[in-house]
This record gives sequence, structure tokens and C-alpha cells, in this order.
Amino acid sequence: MDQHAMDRYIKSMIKEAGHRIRNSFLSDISVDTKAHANDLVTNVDKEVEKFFIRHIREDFPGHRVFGEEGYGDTIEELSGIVWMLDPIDGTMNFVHQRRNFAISLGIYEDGVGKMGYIYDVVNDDLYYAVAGGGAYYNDERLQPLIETDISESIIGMNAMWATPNRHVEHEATIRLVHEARGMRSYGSAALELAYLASGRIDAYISMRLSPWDIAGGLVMANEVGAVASNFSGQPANLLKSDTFVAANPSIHGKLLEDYIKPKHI
Ligand code: 2AM
Ligand code: CA
Ligand code: CA
Ligand code: CA
Repeated sequence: MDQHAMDRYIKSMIKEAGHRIRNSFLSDISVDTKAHANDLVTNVDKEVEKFFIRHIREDFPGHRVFGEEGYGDTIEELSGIVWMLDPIDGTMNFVHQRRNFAISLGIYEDGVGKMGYIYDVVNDDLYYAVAGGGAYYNDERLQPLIETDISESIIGMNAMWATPNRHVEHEATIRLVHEARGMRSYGSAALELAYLASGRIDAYISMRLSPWDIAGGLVMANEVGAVASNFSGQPANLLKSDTFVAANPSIHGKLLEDYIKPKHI
């Protein structure tokens, strides 16, 4: 299947999955917890992951799938084609708000991002990108990010920074809160990356994200010139959970140096 046909195939699979998720609102959703009381998962997360995997296994038998809910493959290296899938990114929002969540999908070949999709299911908004072919918000082509400054930036960041943690210096983050134009916490890493790529926020910072949270968004971010790394400035981790900062290229370095200040360096 060429890239064009694959793009059409993926979009139709994502729309069908979105349809299933919207339909799930009509029946009871069963909520379980994973690592702790606020780490939620539902039958819908699991069913949507299985839906994608069923299709991928049937139509792309040589490809591997790295999915949050564990129905895919065990991925320890990124050779070949790997689909990185988060069936519902922002499960807490899905459960409590019935909005502000997304399907996130990134397709990588030998570790290089080729295609990225973030679908805001409730708003029926699809953000997507094909490496070298630009990033899009529905039918609108997204423009390269223009230069900005911290004082004119909106920063996406979860409030967990305010709790005791080993990643950020509180004083530096408090300074960021003072000096940035505004802070936002949307609760879906994938949506926040889609917002970064479409210029709605200027940076997204998280103390802990997994490969499926960022895989789709990274392809998109790359197409508009955004820069992503962990808190030490190394490339974003596509095999394990890690710290993460993606930003407009004119503030990424400054965010790392002046505001994030990794404690472990
Ligand atoms: P999820 O809803 O798919 O679990 C919330 O701030 C963001 O962080 C969401 O994108 C959420 O994804 C993700 N997230 C929640 N718990 C996480 C964890 N333990 N490790 C990595 N990412 C997590
Ligand atoms: Ca989860
Ligand atoms: Ca996620
Ligand atoms: Ca998820």
C-alpha cells in the first residue's frame, strides 16, 4: 500500500474508532484503575485498542503495534514499521468530562516518524502529518511556527510540578508561571501536541510521558518546526516513559536552560 492509500486507510479507521467511542457514551462505561487510584482505564480504551490491532494485523501483517493497553507487541527496539497507538489519550477527561481526549497514532519506520494522527473525537477534529508533506488541521495546512518569546507564550503543563518531585526546581517553575503569558493544563498530551503544532500553545512540558502519548504529535511538531526533547535535552524517548518538553523552536532552549533545570544534572 503506498503512503497515500495508507493515509486514507488510517483516516477511515480513526473515524470509525471515533464513532465507536461516541456511541459508548450511550451505554455504561466500566472504569478500572491501573497503577494508582487516579490512573483510570475503561472498557472503551481496551476495545478501541483491540479494534485498531485487529485491522492492522489483518491488513499489515509485517507491522508491529506498540499500544498503551498492551494488546499489541512487546517493543524493545524500533526496527521495521511500528504503529504507536494510544486508543484514548486523556482517559480521565473521557471519564469525567466526555471531552478533551483524543486518539493518538504515530507510524514509525526504523525509528523515524512517518505519519502522525491526533483525533479530537468529540469535536470531530483531525490533526495529522506526513513526514515531508506538512501538517494539517482537518483540511487546513498548518504553517511553520513563528518566532516568539516566553513573555508572549502560552505553556501547557500539568499541575503535578507543584507536588514534591525529582524533576523540576519549584522556584524555576514558579518563575515560568510569572513570566509566561499564560499556563494551561488540558490533560491530554496528544491534544497539547496538536495545539502546539497549530500554534494554540507555544510549549508543552510533562514530567512523565510514554511513547504512545507523543508518537503522533512528534511527527506533526516536526513538520511545523517545533523542537522536542527530554529534560536533559536528549531526543524524545520512543521506547520508555521519560520527561518531555516540546516547544516553538525560539523558546525550547530557554525553557530547558532557564526554567526546567533538571535536578539530576
Ligand atoms: P492517558 O490518559 O492515555 O493515560 C495527562 O496529563 C496526560 O498524561 C495524558 O496524556 C495521559 O495519558 C498521560 N499519562 C497519565 N498517566 C501517565 C503515566 N503514568 N505515564 C505516562 N503518561 C501518563
Ligand atoms: Ca492511561
Ligand atoms: Ca496517553
Ligand atoms: Ca491512553
